[in-house]
Amino acid sequence: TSGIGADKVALSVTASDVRLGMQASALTQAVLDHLHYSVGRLPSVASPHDYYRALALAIRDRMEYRWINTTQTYFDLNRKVACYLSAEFLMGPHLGNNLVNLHIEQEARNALATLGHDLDDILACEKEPGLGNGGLGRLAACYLDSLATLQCPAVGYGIRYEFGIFEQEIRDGWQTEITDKWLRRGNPWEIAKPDTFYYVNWGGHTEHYQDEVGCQRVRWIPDRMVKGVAYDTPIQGYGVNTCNTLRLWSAEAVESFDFQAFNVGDYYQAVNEKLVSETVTKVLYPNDEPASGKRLRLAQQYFFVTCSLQDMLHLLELAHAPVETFAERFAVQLNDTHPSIGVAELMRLLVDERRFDWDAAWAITVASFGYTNHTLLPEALETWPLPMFAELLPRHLEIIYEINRRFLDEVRTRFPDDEARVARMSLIGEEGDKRVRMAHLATVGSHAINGVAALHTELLQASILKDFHELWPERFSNKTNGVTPRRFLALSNPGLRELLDHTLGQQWLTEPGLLRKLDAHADKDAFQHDWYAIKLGNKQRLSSYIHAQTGIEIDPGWLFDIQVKRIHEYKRQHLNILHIVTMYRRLKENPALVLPPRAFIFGGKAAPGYFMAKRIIKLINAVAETINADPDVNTRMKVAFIPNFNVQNAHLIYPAADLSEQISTAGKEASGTGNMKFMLNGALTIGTLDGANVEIREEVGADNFFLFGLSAAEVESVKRTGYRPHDYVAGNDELRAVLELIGAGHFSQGDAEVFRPLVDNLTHDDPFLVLADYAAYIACQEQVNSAWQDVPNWTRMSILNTARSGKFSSDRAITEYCEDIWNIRPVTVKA
Ligand code: GP0
Repeated sequence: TSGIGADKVALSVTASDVRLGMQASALTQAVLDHLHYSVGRLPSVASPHDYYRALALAIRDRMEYRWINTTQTYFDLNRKVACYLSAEFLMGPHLGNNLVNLHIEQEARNALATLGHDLDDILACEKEPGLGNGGLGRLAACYLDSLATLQCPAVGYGIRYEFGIFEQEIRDGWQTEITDKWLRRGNPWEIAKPDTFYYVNWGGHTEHYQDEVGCQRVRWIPDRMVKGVAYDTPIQGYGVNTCNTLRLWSAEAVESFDFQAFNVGDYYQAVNEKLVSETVTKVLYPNDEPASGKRLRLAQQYFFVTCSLQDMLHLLELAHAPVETFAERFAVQLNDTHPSIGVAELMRLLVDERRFDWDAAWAITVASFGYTNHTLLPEALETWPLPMFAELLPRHLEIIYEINRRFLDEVRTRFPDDEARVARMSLIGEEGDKRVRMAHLATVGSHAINGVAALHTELLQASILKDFHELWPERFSNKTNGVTPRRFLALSNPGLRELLDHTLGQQWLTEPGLLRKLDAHADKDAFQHDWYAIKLGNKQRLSSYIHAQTGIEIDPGWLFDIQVKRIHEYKRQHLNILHIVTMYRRLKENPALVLPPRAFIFGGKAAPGYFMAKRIIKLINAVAETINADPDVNTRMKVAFIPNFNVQNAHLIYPAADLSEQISTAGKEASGTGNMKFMLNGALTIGTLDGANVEIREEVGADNFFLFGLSAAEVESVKRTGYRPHDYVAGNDELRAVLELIGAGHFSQGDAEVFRPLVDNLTHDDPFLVLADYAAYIACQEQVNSAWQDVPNWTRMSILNTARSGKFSSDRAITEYCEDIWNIRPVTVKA
């Protein structure tokens, strides 16, 4: 084989080693062996899914010794490990990614061809582990890829949900949710570790007692217990031997001896106990951004966090390292507040169980934890009602009170006579019902707090964590998000990858700064020609997928205008729809209008209980149905909603985009990461100055970015001075007509009820300033239309977007975390 990856990765495997060889012949044999020994099928009757399993197992074999070796290397060298605690890991399909990172796609393709199968058909058999909602969970997955590629010691810790994010089906234009049975046909990527488990307690009460040396201590007498069992998945770095671990915890009933004895004759109660225990990791909460406030959710959080922290303590023990060195061995990162109970839990493990004194334990805790904030939206900030918290985790509540008492003393010393500040900063919120404020717990318990884009970090420091920033400015920093170019370019856009390899050499995949060299090619005819052809091919591929999924036919030559992300009012899919309906009206009124043809493509899930978001999906589909069926307009515009947006179909979507819609209300989208995936694949952005859009525009240059709308500061001032959306309706005939058309049922067979709540909300309330930005958005879309008509210049801008996307590699982001927060250095894992 050729290529950097193959040379590096395959170092110790000899050409004749059939069991682990990377050549096509060895892979062919390995697939046949697994078909026989693991799947139990004759090749002649095996289904594509059987081949998928056999190939997956053959590839896993090829990672296995790198994986064991990586763990052993970290252990032997006593290296500090980054422990990324996240309630979500949206990994996407593993097989294709592992082939890319091992640099053996061609070999696997050839091996399958020998067996009469096409690799792409086999890849399509994988049911992706949808263990996340959206941006936050996918970010965690990109970070694991970068950590392994950068050869950094790291473990991802999370929850092995039996049901991941629901599958979305569209029925009569409405979203319906289907349970995600991703484990139904097994999961070849995980290895269960039934002997790696920890006990997790709930409920009960606490007792204060004096220990043998006369110290006041506390013991927690819980009244329920479950077991958390480890399931490990290998995370292969690109072109290196490093293969890190994603360790997910699954809840099981405790089969205690006593339990058996006490339940003689009560078999049904025993079985019920088991069912109840196992519900802890049953299902992922499908809310993106709004916090769910459910007891089971808190139970999930505590469950995976205590298992992970106990695992770290256990590893210290195995290394004969004193617990005092915890913070030198582990950098524990909190991916949002979901794992923030870890601050109280580490204190409990150290103070109650290891008998540390409070101050020593607190020093270790703060030195270990870092906290990443992902949102400023008030409805997304986690708080737990005190009674619920006390019932589930009584000891942790006491610990939080003690952390709070000491912390507020510090605040009072620094800011005397400022009780208002003390109330604002308290870990316990007292407005209305008393609640534990998890963002405050995470902040107080961490030595480093970061936002996920420059603007977001500024706003974080000026708004929800302002008081904390005043107290500890040195703890705050920005870490702009990033995405992995391995999955989001090499794997999903093979045409572009080949052109880049050919133009730049393969190093761009790990040194994305090299993409800048494309600048020099952006004006060349031949290069533009190749670029355009690749994009067209990607659009053909997406067009076939859309046709197969929805029956809608889209001409690949049209402008592909795409908005894919969770459906949320702040992301303003409805602003996009208002533009579509505006164009529809203009075409109906003036058939001679010159308008370059466009496909408006959407995708995204709505939280099942989010009334407005579900109605927005219905509206998109209703508008699509009307427009796609209307010969007056359907030669110049079409609308499609791709059902069940997930990582797998994202592979087809980003590479096919001409225009990326990033149109959230300024100040509301913390960063966005879809915006980066589009840019990397050469889409131009139409967007507001929000989240990472600001930095995207800085990198690509204002001339290559379609900017519109109010700034974050303007949004705030409009709200302060009293926003009256109705004024915008009254002052804009076209907007009024568009809203009336929707409200009157033009897109709903005359049903004037369905979209009434949406239209009323916009005209009376409009919390996300859709109407305030409408005119600017329409005007900006007109600029898009003219720019699109100049094909060479559009292609040039497309090239420049890819060329200048290097900053948004998750490798850059992870390097910053390692250097500024974790103090973690790379380790070479030998073959
Ligand atoms: C933020 F608070 N995000 C949350 C949450 O609960 N879920 C979630 O996905 C997202 C942000 O909305 C983001 O702006 C950001 O880029 C991402 O977290 C990762 O930081 C959308 O992509």
